[in-house]
Amino acid sequence: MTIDALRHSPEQLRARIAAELERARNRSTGLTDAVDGDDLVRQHSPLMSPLVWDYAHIGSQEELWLVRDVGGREPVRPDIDNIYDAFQTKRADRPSLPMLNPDEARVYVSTVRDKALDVLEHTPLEGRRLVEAGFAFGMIVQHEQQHVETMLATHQLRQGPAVLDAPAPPPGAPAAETEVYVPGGMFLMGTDLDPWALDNERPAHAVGVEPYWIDTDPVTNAQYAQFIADGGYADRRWWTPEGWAHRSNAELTAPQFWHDDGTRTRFGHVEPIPPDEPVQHVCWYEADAYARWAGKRLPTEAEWEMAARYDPESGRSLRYPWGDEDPTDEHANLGGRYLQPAPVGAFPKGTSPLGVRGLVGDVWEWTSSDFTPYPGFAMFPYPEYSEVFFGPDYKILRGGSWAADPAAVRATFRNWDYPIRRQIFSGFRCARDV
Ligand code: AVJ
Ligand code: FE
Repeated sequence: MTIDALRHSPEQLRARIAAELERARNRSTGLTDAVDGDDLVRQHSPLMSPLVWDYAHIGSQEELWLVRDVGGREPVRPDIDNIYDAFQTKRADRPSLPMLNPDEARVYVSTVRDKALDVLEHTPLEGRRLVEAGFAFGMIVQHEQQHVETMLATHQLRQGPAVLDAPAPPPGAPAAETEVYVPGGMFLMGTDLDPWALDNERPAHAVGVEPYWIDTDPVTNAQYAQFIADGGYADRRWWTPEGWAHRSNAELTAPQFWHDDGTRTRFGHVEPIPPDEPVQHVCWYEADAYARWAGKRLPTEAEWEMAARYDPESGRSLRYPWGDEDPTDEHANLGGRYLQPAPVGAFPKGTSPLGVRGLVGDVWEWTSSDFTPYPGFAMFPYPEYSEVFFGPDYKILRGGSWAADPAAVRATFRNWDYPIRRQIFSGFRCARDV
């Protein structure tokens, strides 16, 4: 949601927001109800919070922004603010916090939700930037959906019998050409128009891009397996010094969750690695090394966005590769409906005007770019969303994974993480100079 929000009547906008809040809650509740209380409070990896922490943190952010700030209502649980402040306790240390237990967390998030819906009903969605076009509600919807994706990463790291299941994704189709030529030039990067776009996606600004080639599809498991078979992990030539050091210390030999016998573990199921699916669970260093082995490089963030949005016919930048309409099930693999990437070419309707496929959904795509503010960036509404992370420590990922929700992905959306991280649903595509 989206530009359309501006054309809605206040009643339609409120109904849309309520539906988005409910959709997010169905997903987060589904992921917590899937396991027992012991699994909810346990730490499945030092990289992740206990699932019940994410769940109550979702409620806490909703209380802070919607109940207290937008609604001006009395705090629900001021005593637990510190516990659910992500900046006060690192993920690794969260199990020792005096967290709400699962039953208390469920009561808390639903109490907050009832109040947030009451605030939604009684607040004019205009007159104050925070609520204009429902922004604060959209921010909270996106926040919950982002934590749903984080909780899916926790589920993937969890040991024990499988508890999540999904249908198989639709079949793929090979691309006529494996690379697309982009003539470069000026294009409009970022957005001023998307009412729910976050601060780091703003403002829209013209960027000049040199001509380049970009892969039609993300790198697949079969392609990545060739890099492994060719000794890519043992050949220092393909790695930066930092990448080689990390590869050595972490003893990387394959994407996370792969086994030597051609199988992988996915949400507790051991299964053959599908050859035509985009590779996932690779870190930036692995993506960068693969690209060098292939005689290519990772795209810059601007190259990725131009490939995803630029319409050479109109000269405009679209909201999504397929146009300005919100994603449907036919455009992209989003929202966790298959619990895995789809084979490349499975969503022909998602192709960009330049002919690049699979840009939105399936896997987050690493780019070569650091997370830096756009020219004219203005923090809004709080510095801990983006501003405190700007700098060379984080690499940008684009496009959203199969786990990302349509509400939390756009062609302008920017994600970031450390270059060593790979428990996220991360893959990549390659580019090269002309
Ligand atoms: C934008 C995915 C990097 O999960 O750290 C969640 C989103 N910010 N709660 C993250 C976020 C605050 C953020 N990422
Ligand atoms: Fe958060």
